[in-house]
Amino acid sequence: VHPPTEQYCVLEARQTPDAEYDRLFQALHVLEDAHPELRTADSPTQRVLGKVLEGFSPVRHAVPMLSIRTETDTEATGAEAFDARVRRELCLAEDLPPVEYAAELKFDGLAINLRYEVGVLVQAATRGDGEQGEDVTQNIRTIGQIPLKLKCHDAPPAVLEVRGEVYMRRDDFEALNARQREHGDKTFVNPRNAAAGAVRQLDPAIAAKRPLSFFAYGLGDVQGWAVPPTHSGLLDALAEMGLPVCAERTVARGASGPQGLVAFHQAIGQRRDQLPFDIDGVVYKVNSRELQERLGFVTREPRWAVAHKYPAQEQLTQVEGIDIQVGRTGKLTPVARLKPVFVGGVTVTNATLHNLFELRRKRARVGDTVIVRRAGDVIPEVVGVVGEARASYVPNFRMPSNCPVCGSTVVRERGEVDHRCTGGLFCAAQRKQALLHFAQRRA
Ligand code: 5U1
Repeated sequence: VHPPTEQYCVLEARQTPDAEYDRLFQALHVLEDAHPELRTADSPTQRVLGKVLEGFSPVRHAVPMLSIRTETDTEATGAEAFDARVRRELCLAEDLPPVEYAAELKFDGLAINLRYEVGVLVQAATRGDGEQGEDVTQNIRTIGQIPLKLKCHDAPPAVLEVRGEVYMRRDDFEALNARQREHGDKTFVNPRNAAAGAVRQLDPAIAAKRPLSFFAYGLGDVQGWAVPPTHSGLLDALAEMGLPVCAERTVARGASGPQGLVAFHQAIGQRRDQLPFDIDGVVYKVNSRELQERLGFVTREPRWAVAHKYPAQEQLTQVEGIDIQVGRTGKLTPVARLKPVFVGGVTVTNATLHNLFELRRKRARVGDTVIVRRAGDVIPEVVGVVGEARASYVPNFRMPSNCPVCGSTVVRERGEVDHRCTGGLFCAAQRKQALLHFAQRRA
């Protein structure tokens, strides 16, 4: 009667309807209450345990959690520079065959170390400074995708530390923020902050309500397990054990050498905004573990891996003013005039605040430091204010009662969020936008 937890939580296609999952979960609870001897440590009912903590205990990592060297170059140079470095370090002559690489996504979340002893999850820790992190086991146990017990054909490894990223899917993030708003609670500026806040939540019952996900991408301490000889093989093996591994990965092999990495960077870059979660780049790794060992590390970064980042989609800047734009239908949009900032590959000087309600919700005022987001071709937007309270009083923004362009009355219909200019084609702004609309290719 165990609910189909793995299918429900690990596979991207959630094939079990919520109501059916809840019914099975309830049935399991009833059964375990009647027969406590059947309650196992890895039962889905045992995910939210423990009490509110006063703080997190420190955890010394058995194997340091390294960081990764970052390249922000163009498509070709990032991969080619990495390949050239690897070949130089390995003293490979030009006529020797190309090195095989694994390429995967760089998730925008929080690095976590999961420690399994004899196949059972015993500890989860944050990266911290790489040597010492914090014990967040209680909260990590609430992530349905993370197996409490590994699936192993043979005897489970004595110790298996799995490293990966805890993140929040975009749809889960939107739903969480909608719920927070409904309850009048604070909303989160982006999925990464929401995920980080949930992992460091002292009350595991609250953490359990935050929809977190996880992808495995590496190992820490290992005892009593024959590690597969390639990184891609390792990820396959972790997936077989029931750990979530992202399917968006490839192995660049054969004569094309680093060209395969360039193609991966390009292809993922084009689909970045359609992925169900945020990424900030892709990661290239030498696929052979033997070569990885020969390459070793420099200053806490392995020589066998590199993160090739995309232009950041979020940046900090300052609000220099709030202007009103009048659109084709007369809609008045408050637009933040910003100190110019390079974000999403372009210099942004304006960002939409959508409407008065969004502006109030985000509490953006002139002089504030804000996070600006520009993803793909989407209009740049202010996602939230950061930092301390304002040094001096700044009045709340008010919508004008007359159109700033034509002076006509501004109205807001009952139940609408938008303010509108009533000038119609008398309004020069509406006339201009109407003409542009009329003359566009698709019109
Ligand atoms: N996908 C992936 N992300 N990521 C982050 N792999 C990966 N590996 C990392 C990091 C910091 O570090 C190892 C190369 C040590």
